[in-house]
Amino acid sequence: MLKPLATATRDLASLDGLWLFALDTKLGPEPWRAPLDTHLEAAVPASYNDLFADREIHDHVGLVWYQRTVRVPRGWADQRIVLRFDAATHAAAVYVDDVVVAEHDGGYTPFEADLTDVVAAGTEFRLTVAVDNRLTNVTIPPGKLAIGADGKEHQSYFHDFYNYAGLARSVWLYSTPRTHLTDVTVTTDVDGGTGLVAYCLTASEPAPASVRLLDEAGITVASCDGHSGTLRVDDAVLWRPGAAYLYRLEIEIHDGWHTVDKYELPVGIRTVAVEGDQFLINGEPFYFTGFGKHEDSAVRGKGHDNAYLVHDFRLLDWTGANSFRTSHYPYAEEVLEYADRHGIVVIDETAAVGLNLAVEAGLTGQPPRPTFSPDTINDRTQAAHAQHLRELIDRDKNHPSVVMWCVANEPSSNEEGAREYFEPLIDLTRELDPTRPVTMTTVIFATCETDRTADLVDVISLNRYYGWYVATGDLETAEKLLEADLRGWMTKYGKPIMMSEYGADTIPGLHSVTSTPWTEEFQADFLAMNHRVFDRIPSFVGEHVWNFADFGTGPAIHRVDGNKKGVFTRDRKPKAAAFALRERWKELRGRKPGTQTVQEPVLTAPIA
Ligand code: GCB
Repeated sequence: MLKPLATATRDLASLDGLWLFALDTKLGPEPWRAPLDTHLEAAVPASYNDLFADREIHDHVGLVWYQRTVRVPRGWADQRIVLRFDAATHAAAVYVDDVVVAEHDGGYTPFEADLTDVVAAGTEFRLTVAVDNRLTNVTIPPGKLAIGADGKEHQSYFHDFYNYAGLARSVWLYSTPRTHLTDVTVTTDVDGGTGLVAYCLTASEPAPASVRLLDEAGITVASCDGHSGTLRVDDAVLWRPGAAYLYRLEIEIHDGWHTVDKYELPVGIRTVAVEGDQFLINGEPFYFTGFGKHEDSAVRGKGHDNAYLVHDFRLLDWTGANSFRTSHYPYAEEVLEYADRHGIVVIDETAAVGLNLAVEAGLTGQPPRPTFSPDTINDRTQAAHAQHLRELIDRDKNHPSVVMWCVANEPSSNEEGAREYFEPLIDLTRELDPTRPVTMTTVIFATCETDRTADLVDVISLNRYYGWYVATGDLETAEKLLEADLRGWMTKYGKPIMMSEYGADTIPGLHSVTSTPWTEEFQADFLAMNHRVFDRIPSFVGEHVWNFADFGTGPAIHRVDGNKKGVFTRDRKPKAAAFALRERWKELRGRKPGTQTVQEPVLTAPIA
């Protein structure tokens, strides 16, 4: 799906700002038919949960309503008019005046409504959105609803981060010409010194098309006519981790002699491959250093915020990180665009977190339920998961920063039914994008002996907490257990292995000379123990600490004011471990490929 852009033929209007807001329980039937009866206003983009200092809103389960008026710009009379939501978490229905114009399931990918026949240029309309935060056994991520003793619906889920909801990303109204580009797919390859940029366009009509590729100085380096083709770039400057270089693909759709639509896309020429037990970018071994992150900050919840975007990337740079994983859902497109421009490598994950009812049993003390069964994770969940994959790849396929798809986080891959559930989804991922490797993070209960899916993926990504959840505080035992675990996977599969999560909860300001769990010293020692082991495993290709920053969680007795495994606090202050990591990743430079200092790129590429 194309990101909306203002170009010579397209206009873009932001609908961000303050919208009327109300809980469903406070409104009468069919609230979209009139101005919302409320005095509340919600910021868009932001999760609504923490905005109002109101427990009822914070804990609300079900629909909430957003509303605003929108004036269609006068000049859009003969244009196609489109309404676009970058995300609505987790499901939405959209009304223009009295008419439903869009419905969407899935909280982290964009959706649109074509309003051309519904609104008129220069007029105003009432835009109302119902957003549903409920998670069930057939949603991604899954959850469980139950009626509590208070007679109300209660939500539980099988992941620890808080179920923030609402309109956490931007909303747009944009115009395109009636005859317009509908999609573009770009894949790149390298042949000696020549960069190959294969493109494929789709348009609303079979109109002629042409493309040209410009370098960062604005010089045309290749051009081509037609809806598909391969551009050859002599002496191509490659997109490299830490040294981004972006060409610009300019696309034109023609009608007779006239150019009717223009669109442009940044293109990074690079290759990604897994060979033997190595992860290769541009044919060179790459070692991931970085974090699992969250889109999370105080007040905004999961609301996208450009100030946090810039600051977080500067902190990645400060620590010497070269990469991160979009745990546990697709992040805002602005994040990937920034990573493209700044040479940060991304593992892009779906929202499939918590397909694991053994974790539910561990969290609640209830007897375990089978994860894969008609009453739990079933065919309908799998169909929703497939749709999440389609929408993720459709949105993010052209980002050079994205080097691998992560199909799920910590599913119960050791349980019966896991292979039947995942094999078709991994096949689908490869079919949708044959150019990028595929992974899935593996929960500690799935050992190299019991896991049923590891042969299906390219990189074995392990989430391991030896010294924290296992052998708590005993780093000597933890070191032995971890090494045995990693060697088992290495011997059995001969594939690249990375640690996609390892971390220890840490209260900033808590200290101990005896390195006790929860102290800053222990977190640094815990990471150092892991690093000693990683350095002894030849097929090890990366380390992503859990987590970049502390983050908000749901109510649970093992979380005090959120998950504290951040190397930075929730407001991005460093704990002692941040300095230790910085030393580690500095020391790795020169020793591990791809860990060179992140270079400050010269930004000549357009910032959309
Ligand atoms: C995990 C999960 C992550 C949790 C983390 C923890 O394995 O993947 O979402 O936050 O453990 O801190 O327990």
